Amino acid sequence: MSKSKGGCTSCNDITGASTKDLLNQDLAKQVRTAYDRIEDRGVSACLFGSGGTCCRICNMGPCQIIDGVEQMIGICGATAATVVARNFARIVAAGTAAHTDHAREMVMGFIETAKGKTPHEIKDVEKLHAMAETFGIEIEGRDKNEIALELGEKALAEFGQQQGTLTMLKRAPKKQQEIWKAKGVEPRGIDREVVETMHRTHMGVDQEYKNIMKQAARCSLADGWGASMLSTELTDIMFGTPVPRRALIDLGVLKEDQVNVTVHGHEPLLAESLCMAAEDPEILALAKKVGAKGINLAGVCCTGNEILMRRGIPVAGSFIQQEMVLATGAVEAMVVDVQCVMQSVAQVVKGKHTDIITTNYRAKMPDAIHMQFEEDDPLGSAKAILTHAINNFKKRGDYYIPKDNKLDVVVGFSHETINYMLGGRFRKSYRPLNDNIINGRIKGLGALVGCEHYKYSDDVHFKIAVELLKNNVLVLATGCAAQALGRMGLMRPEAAAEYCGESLAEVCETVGMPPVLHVGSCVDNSRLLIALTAMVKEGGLGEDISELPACGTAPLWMSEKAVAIGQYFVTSGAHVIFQNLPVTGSKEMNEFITNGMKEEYGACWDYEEDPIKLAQKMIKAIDGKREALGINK
Ligand code: XCC
Ligand code: SF4
Repeated sequence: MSKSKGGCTSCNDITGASTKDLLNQDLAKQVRTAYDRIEDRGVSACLFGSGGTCCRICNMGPCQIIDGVEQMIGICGATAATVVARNFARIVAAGTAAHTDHAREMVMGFIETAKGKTPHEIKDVEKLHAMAETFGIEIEGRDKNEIALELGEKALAEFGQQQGTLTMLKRAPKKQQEIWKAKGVEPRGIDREVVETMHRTHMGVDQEYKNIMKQAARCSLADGWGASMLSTELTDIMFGTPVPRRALIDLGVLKEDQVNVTVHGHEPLLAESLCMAAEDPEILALAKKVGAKGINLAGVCCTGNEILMRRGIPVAGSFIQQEMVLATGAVEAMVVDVQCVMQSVAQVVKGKHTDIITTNYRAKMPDAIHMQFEEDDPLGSAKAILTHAINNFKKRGDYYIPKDNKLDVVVGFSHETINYMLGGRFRKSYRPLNDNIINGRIKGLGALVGCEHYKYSDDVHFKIAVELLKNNVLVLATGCAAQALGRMGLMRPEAAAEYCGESLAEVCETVGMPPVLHVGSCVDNSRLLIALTAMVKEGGLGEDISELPACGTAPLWMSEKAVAIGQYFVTSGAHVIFQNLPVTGSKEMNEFITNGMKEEYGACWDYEEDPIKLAQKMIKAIDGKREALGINK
């Protein structure tokens, strides 16, 4: 895209109205965004990298491998299958590590909360008790903080555990557990699986692609049923399990007359503290003093999802909008912690009054300000950050807020909520959902998760979702995919009548829910594991996840975390389709991922570039499951 050629509209990949509107303003034309950088690079992506056959794990290389060409194997003799499997496993390990480090922070914050050392409290006692039961913790006659402390310590031990198996694996359907046991992929400890994956993919260790993929499976389970699930559950206990609420999404949520502070990253400990501090009378008085009517907190990426789900705080933008949020010139500070923060954000704000504030010692950035988030004084840190932002308010120069671009959404569909809404208030069971699937009113479930990026058009999620809804597939969404769907209007209850097939529309209208359910952030994909398990346990739809009429996709995956998520879904029996995967450079690996894994775990990966065809593949997979269950009338 070249803005000199008349603004962003020359890039036909942008369909988002707010982004288009903003990039066509004079003040945004000086800003260089990822759209520009893609255009300016002038070189296409490396074919070896795209196919997974570039190996640079030792200094005899880097070696580019061509499958089937003898002179083009690695200097060490590594074949295409080995190199592709190693690279794939390393992606899974990196994604798992990201979720793990996030989860560890949450568990540590949880322990401090149980000790009464944070401004937070144990909110969801019912969930606390359920988790205590899973971990074999006595609840009778004990104070909630005492139970929470024991739970926190046991959860923390799961990270460093060296032997045995992770506790929450036993929440999975029996048959799934048996498969994992038989295949030898039960994770022993969360950190151990990441370390072992890195070791086994070091030069000259594991050189049998199926064996490497077995470890990739084990590592991913340590993410889904370990790190991510711990994070979701303990965060819910501490900050409240999401319930349905109305909120707003898109750039238009920024406010002219308030101090705009956007929270970008992943760990809700900081964001929750900022939410509390933003209501503090002292902070509000400071804001008034500089002429602002208040503090407008708005989320970006998954931190945005966390506070949107639990507090109804608006989301200003998703991953691909992080630069746009700043290009408005209306943001006093963007507070970031870890993951998915583009280094370019610090450049976008050059010449503007906006500060990028890094807050985690793990993640610093040139040209940003660092204000460490002190875990033993979260409120103090949050107030210091907000005070800094308030002081910027008067310096705000030219700005443009695409005011008309904000969409109503109904969010907050934790698996408990889905249970409650589709299962009936008193029964608290998934039976009515299962019944609706069995009688065909709902064809099945489609999970639309993961990131966004700039290589494809930004309406890919929308196109897939609409195709699914038309065919009566209920859509569950997380991550930036959820935000994209919200922005396009699919999280309004009224969207059911506009986009769904007749029978799905009827179900949504009866319940009063939107046809796309926002389930949360990326760690909250673990909610989907629990929901799928609950459906299996309810009966009528087979004995394990692989029999359910459900299919997942993270079409615009960008982050390594998305591959870890996809891998744990496949290893848990759910069919997963991406737009592409870096495995095409090896015939054997390609075959194994898209077919062979099915024999091992009951599900496999697939990929498809075209969004409509991708959706149709999902529908076909769901129909296949219905056929096998004998319910495809
Ligand atoms: Fe990052 Fe989580 Fe992907 Fe969005 S969806 S781009 S991982 S923020 Ni999680
Ligand atoms: Fe090349 Fe083998 Fe070293 Fe990889 S491990 S860079 S294939 S020599």
